[in-house]
Amino acid sequence: MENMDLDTMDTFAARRTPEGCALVLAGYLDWSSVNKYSFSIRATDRAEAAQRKSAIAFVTIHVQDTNNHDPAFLQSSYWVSLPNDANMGSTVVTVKARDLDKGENADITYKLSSDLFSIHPTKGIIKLTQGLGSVTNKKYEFSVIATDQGTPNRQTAVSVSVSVHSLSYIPPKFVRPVYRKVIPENFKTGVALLTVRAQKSLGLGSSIEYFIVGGDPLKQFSVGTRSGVLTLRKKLDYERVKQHVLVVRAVQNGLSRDKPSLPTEIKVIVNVTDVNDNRPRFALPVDPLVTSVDEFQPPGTLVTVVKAFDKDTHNHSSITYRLEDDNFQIHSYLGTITTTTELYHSQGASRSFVVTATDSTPPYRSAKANVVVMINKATPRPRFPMRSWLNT
Ligand SMILES: [Ca+2]
Ligand SMILES: [Ca+2]
Ligand SMILES: [Ca+2]
Ligand SMILES: [Ca+2]
Repeated sequence: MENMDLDTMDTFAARRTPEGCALVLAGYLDWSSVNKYSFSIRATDRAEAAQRKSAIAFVTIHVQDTNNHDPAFLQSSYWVSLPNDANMGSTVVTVKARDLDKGENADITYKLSSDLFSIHPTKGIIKLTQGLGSVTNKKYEFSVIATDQGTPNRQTAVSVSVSVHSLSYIPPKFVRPVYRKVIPENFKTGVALLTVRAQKSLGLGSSIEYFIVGGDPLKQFSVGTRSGVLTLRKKLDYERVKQHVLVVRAVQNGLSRDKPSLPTEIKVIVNVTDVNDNRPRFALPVDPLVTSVDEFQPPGTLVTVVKAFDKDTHNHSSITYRLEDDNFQIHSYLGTITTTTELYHSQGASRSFVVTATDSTPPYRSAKANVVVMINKATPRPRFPMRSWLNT
C-alpha cells in the first residue's frame, strides 16, 4: 500500500491472498469521525528485478452511518429555580441532546410526562402549563426523554428538577459571569486549574456546594464540592478535544426543610494548547520498504519518496527527513530519495539504509524506517569518449 495517512494505516491493512490482495479492517469504523478513506495500493510482481512491473489501484471507501450512537444530553441533569409568581407559559429551561449519527439516526425529539410542564418536541424548550399559584418551597422532578428516529431508535433520559420558591429567596450568584483558562494538553492531573466561587444570597441557607453537570463526558475534570477548586482528573489530549466547555452548578443548601435549596449554573471554558507529544510515523505498510533503481543511472536519479505523518500541529508536526549513506540522499522536506552516484549491480544487488523523520520542536520526536534499494541490471548509458574528443 502507498499514499496512506495515519487514519488509513490504523484502520486498514493489505494481506496477500491466493486470489490477490485482501483489504482487511484492522481498526474501527465510525461515520462520525471519518466518513471516507482514499488511498492507493501498489501491486508488484515477483519477476527478476530488471523485468519487475507494478500497477496501482486507487481505492475510496465510503463509510455508511448506522444508528450506533445514543442521543446525549449536554448536561447530566438540569436544575432551575423558579419564583412562585411565574406565569402559565413561562420558559423554565431549555434542554438539548446531541447525536453523533447523521440524518434520521440523529434526528431528536423530546418528551416528558408532567401535568405542570410541557416540552417543545424538537426545540427542547420546557414551559409551565399553568401558573404556580401559592406553591412555594417545593421541588418538582421529572425526566425528559430524547429519542432519535433511527430504526430501531435509541433513547436517553435526563432528570430535570425545578425548585419553586417565594420571591424573597434569591439563588446564589457566581462572582464572575464566566470562567476561562488556557492550559497545555500535558497539564498535570490533580493540580488546581482555577477556583469557582458563588456568593450566598442573604438570609437563606447554609453552605454552597459545587458540581460539574455538563461538558465533561469523559469525566476528565473534578470540582471540590466545598472548595470550588477545579482540577484535572484525567489527561487531556489536544488532538482529540481542543476546547472543553464545562457547566458548573452551585447549590445553596436550604437551612431547614421549608427553605428551598437553590441552584445556579455557570460555564467554565478550558482551551487546550498543543504540545509536541506525538512522534512522526512513516506511512509504510511494511518495513523495510523495498524499492529498486536501474544501474548506470546518473547521480540525482529518483529512487522513491517516503512520507511521515505527525498528529500534532504547526512546528510540532513539521517534519524533516534525513539519511546517512554515501550513495543516496533525501530531500529534507519532500522526502524524495535520489542517488548521489552511479550504482552498479556488480557491486551489490541491493543497498540498505535508514531514513529518519524528525519534527521541529523540543523534545524533537522522530521515527525511523529501513529502506532497501535493489540495483537492477541494465545496459550502460552511451557516453562520449571524453578524452579523445578533447584532444582533437
Ligand atoms: Ca443515534
Ligand atoms: Ca496529544
Ligand atoms: Ca510531533
Ligand atoms: Ca500534541
